[in-house]
Amino acid sequence: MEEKNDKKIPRRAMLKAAALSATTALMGGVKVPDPVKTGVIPDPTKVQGAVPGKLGTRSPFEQPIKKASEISGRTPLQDLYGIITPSDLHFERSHAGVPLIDPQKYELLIHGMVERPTVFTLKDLKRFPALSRIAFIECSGNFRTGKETMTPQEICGLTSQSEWTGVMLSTLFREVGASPKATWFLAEGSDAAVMTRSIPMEKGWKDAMIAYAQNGEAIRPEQGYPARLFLPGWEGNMNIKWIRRIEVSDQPFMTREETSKYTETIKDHKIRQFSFDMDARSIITYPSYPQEVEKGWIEIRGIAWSGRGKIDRVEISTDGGKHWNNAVLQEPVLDKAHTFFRYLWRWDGNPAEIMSRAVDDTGYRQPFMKQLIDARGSDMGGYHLNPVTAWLIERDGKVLFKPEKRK
Ligand SMILES: Nc1nc2c(c(=O)[nH]1)N[C@H]1C(S)=C(S)[C@@H](COP(=O)(O)O)O[C@H]1N2
Ligand SMILES: [Mo]
Repeated sequence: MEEKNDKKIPRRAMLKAAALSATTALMGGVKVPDPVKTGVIPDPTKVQGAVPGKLGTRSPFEQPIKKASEISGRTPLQDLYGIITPSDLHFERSHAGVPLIDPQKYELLIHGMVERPTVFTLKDLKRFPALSRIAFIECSGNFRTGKETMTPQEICGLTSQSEWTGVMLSTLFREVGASPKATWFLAEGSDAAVMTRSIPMEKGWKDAMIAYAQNGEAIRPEQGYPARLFLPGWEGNMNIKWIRRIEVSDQPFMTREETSKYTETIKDHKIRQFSFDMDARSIITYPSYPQEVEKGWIEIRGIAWSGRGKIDRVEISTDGGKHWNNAVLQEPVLDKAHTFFRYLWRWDGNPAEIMSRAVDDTGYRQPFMKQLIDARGSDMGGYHLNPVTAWLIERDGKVLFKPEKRK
């Protein structure tokens, strides 16, 4: 700026720039002229920077958003790097909105086939050993197709990954003296949907968690504040948010969410019930729609995950599925977790079709849509669909989704 020797100037310069436009952005918690809207970007070595604020902020040049509808918000997978979903971009699916819960009044009741029915406050829960685990949550309805102009967010943005911290459910089961004869437990939420699901005790003893923290802070309201059930690798809807009650039993409760909902039509007009695990899946997030690429070296990037274990490998094809090569997996490859992959490819400028296929450590390989239809019939429902996703690269470098046909 002009008056660079005057110590008071930087502030004046900022005010002057601010006067140019009413549009502002937040930086370091301070309002500054929005450089994106005003086009005014002062030489950063000539003006005092923003002072520290109470909360950090994104660069105004980066504005990833959840794609929200009345019932859900989707993670912008194409805007992310690595494997952790920033908490404010975690996908969200709530059947009756996000309730406001007073942590002081929060209670979790565990009763039924237990020796000591107990009510735990949030403080009680936090006194038990605290464990942390990085893993994904994915909605079983995480599949959309239809048009070429769809982003990874629109196709499968109902999966996100956090570091979850809480108490193991096995610890609480021991505390209340859960009966060894018990085989199922009911988990109930305290939202207006009072969402309930039956879960095998085996999962409860194995790796279920009552999570009260997410990515280093208290769990977000959208994710179940102050506490949710977390079932690594299992379909999203069983991960009951705002959990208030667990009833231990020797049979499933046959709730609405496991009878009329969250069941899948399969072949011969049969219905599949209690499909817990999320099968292995992957998606290339770069290049993807609406990005554009140039001829030459391109690092194909994406994420792969499996609810049954670790990702063993991700196979990449750049010729529409004729040949496959293994991508490089970014360490650490975690159990039941989004895994970042990359694959170096030289694009010759001709139209191409690129796709990824995940294989997990149980040997399961991500299917093509055709294989899903062959196995389940064309009347299959909309849950647990994890087909290989292909992107078409046009001669001009534009990238389009290749929509899978459901029939
Ligand atoms: N109490 C309660 N728990 C709930 C839900 C709900 O509506 N109410 N939605 C479920 C569904 S369908 C999914 S996919 C996951 C979504 O978790 P998230 O919103 O933290 O991403 O929460 C599940 N737990
Ligand atoms: Mo869901």
